[in-house]
This record gives sequence, structure tokens and C-alpha cells, in this order.
Amino acid sequence: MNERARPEAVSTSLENSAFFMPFSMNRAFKKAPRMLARAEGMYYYTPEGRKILDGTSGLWCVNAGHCRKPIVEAVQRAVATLDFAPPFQMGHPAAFEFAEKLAPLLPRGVTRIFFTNSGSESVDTALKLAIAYHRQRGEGQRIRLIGREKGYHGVNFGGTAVGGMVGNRKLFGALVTGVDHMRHTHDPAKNAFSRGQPQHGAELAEDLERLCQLHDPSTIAAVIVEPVACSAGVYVPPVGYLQKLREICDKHGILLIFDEVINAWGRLGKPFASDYFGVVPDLITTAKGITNGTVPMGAVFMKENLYQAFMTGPENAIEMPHGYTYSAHPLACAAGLGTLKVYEDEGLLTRVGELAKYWEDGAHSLRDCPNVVDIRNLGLIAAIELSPRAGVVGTRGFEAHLKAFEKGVYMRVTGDTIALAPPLIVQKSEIDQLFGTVREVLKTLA
Ligand code: PXG
Ligand code: PLP
Repeated sequence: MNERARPEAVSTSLENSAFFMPFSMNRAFKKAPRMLARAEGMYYYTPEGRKILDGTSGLWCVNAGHCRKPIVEAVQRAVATLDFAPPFQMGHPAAFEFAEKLAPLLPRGVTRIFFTNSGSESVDTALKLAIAYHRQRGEGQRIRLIGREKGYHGVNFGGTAVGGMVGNRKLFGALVTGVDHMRHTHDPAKNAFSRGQPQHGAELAEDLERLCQLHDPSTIAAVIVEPVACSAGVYVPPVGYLQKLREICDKHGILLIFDEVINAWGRLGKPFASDYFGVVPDLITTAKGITNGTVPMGAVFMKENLYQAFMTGPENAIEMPHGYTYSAHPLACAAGLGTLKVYEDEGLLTRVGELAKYWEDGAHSLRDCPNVVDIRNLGLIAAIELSPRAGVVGTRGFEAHLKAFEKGVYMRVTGDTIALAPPLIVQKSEIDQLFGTVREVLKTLA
């Protein structure tokens, strides 16, 4: 037995665990873990059997609720039938079937689908596709990528570079060159406590025109935005803002990418944010709800002209030298097919339309709670922003997260902003429970 295989060398104490947890306070967590053992419908259960209402759909992904039978059974069947199939130069039926089932759901003109395994991979795929598209068309000088402050586009190099959350960027050097950022649209002086889309700020889209003039528009390949910027704290686009971005992109031949990793899959009461806002981008990046979070998967949806730009040249050449070992993994395709069935059978991609007003009223009922400085909402998303404690940004928010968990509610916190986005199967009584618990927590929070 070699040195490393000795059983006593394997740590049993969580405090010294080998697991380097992602995006977590490793040391604090390992001292006082919050573990989840199983899940069903709207609820998680801890190893001790405590029932926890899921206020953020896992990480904004379990839109149909947990452990749904049609999805679980589809994955079980798939894993016992075809565990893996190479996606390069080979195929398997579920990949084509899933693409065929997805295509009719896409916004008008968006026709083709590239599968990935996560939102981060979708973003980097879309950025590469954008640059390559221009090059295919003889505009190889279009290499710049424009993101936006407060944007989150995952953690790979391209997504980190176009992302606009300072804490996620600063450790990682120069990232990708040729990137610039528009201003964010958050304007609490004018828009605090807006219900739904803020009225002020469409003119902030002119910031794109400013960057076009700075860099020369003919050097810009693509602009990427989350329609509703979720991770950084739920920033809803002002009325008319996305339409203006589309106009400026059209004027200058720049591709518009909507990052709908969170916004899609019924979160706003339509299949896609693009449908909700009535603006069709050239590419849509997604992940999460595409498989209800059951098996990792992402996708890039694109307009026909993007796909066709690559379908040139000899037929015995690979058109797009890009893809992942696990692109269109059989388990992910099975989970995706099962997920679409649940979404369809239960009308989940449009259910939020009926719930949104009740949700909005519930969220804004917290306005009188201590330390609340803003409340933002759209569809089945809400943010309750707390004022930070002097000199210790984020501690009030994190304490709210801990106290809510003690009281049986799981909710995400970013800085001092609570972000709520429950599964789309939520009942009104559970919405009451969610906001009721947040109210109790805020009352006790210094
Ligand atoms: N784009 C957007 C808009 C996202 O929200 C990603 C890309 C990256 O996806 P992956 O699958 O690589 O994580 C995301 C992911 C949070 C939170 O609590 C949000 C995300 C991930 C983890 C936590 O706000 N969004
Ligand atoms: N690194 C090495 C050495 C590889 O062989 C591969 C894939 O074959 C990768 C990275 C990429 O892995 P994936 O396709 O899972 O993204």
C-alpha cells in the first residue's frame, strides 16, 4: 500500500477536508457546515431532517422543483442505456431529439443550438463564435468584446473578462484583452423601490455609442448583457434600455448576446427574457434551468445567419473547431428532455405571469423593515437590499442568510442584497412563508 492510499491519511474531519469549496468561505463553513441531504419539490432537507424552503431554486436553476419524477426517471433510463457517447464526429439520438424539441421554443429567427456543460462554457463559446463569425465574413478586425459593469458571465477567462463584478476579476490578471465595459444601470437616487422595470435610465444605453466612438465600431465583435443582471444583486433593465442596445448594435453591425443563464426558462413568465422584453439578440447563452439543474448542461442559441456563416468551405472540413468532451452528454440530454416535458405539462414557462403581481406585492411589503434601502423585482425574482454595516460590507447580508437557514429558508445573498427566486411551482402560501421569514430575520438583525 503506498503512502497516499493509507486509510488514516484520509481526513474524516470536515474542518480539515480536502474539498476546496467553490465561491465559499471555506474555513468558516468547515467549522459550522450547512449541509443538505435530500430534496423534494419546494424543499431541501438537512441530514438531521430539518425542512428548508428553497428560496433561490438551488442556485437559480431548479425551476421545476426538486427531484421531479419524469426527470429523475429519464436520467436513470439514460445512464443504464448509453453512459457516454463521443460528441466529436459521432452522435446519439437524444442530442438531436433535444435540439429538435428546443428549437420551436426559441425566439423568432434564433434557430441553431450549440451544447455546452455550464453557463461559463456557454459564455466563452458565444464570445468565440462572435469573433469567428466576423472573421468568416471577412471582418477579422472585429475582435473587441463589450460587457457591462455589474454583469456576471461565469468564471472562465472570457466570461470573467466581460463580467463586471470587481471581486470576481481582481485576482486574475489581465484576463482577455480588447474588452471594455458599459456603465451599469443601477440608479437608486431615481429608481429605488421601483416595481418591475425602472422608468429612468434608457439613455444609459448611449454608453455603448460612446464606446463605439472610442474604439471605432468596426473593431467591436459583440456586446454581452444579462437582460436582468441577477448575480450582482438583481438589476432590472430600465424601460426601453434593451431596445436601444439592439438599435445601436444594428447600426454598427455588432452582435448582441443576451446571457440568459438565469433569465430564461420561465423565470420572467416567458420561455426567454428575449420574449419578455421583445428584443431578439443574435446569440443567447443559457444553462441551469435547461436541465432543471439535474445534470450539468449549457447551450448557446444563435440566429440562422451565424450558423450559415460557418457552413461554407469544403464539406470534409470541421466547421467549428470548438466543443467539449461532454457537449450534449447523454445524461444531460435525457435530463433536458424530461425537464421540457415537466415545463410543458405544467405550463411552467408561462406560470410566472399569474404569480408576478402577488410576488411583487410580497417583496415590496418588506419596505418598512429595518435597514432596507431598496427592493427590486421582475417576474419571479426579487432583491431586498440592506444598508451595509459601517466598514464591514456584506456581514449584515450574510447574517440574514444564516438566520434564515435557522428558520427554515434557504436564500442567496450577494453582499448585503438578499436575492430570491424560488422554483416556478411555488404556491402563494410558500411565497408568504418566504417573505414572512425574511421579515422576521430583518427584525432581529442589528
Ligand atoms: N452567466 C450568468 C448570467 C449566470 O448567472 C453564469 C453565466 C455561469 O454559469 P455556470 O453554470 O458556469 O455557473 C451564471 C451563473 C448567484 C449565482 O448566487 C449565480 C450563478 C452561479 C452561481 C451563483 O448569484 N450564475
Ligand atoms: N485538457 C486536456 C489535456 C484534454 O485532453 C481535454 C479534453 O480532451 C481538455 C483539457 C478539455 O476537457 P473538456 O473537453 O472536458 O472541456
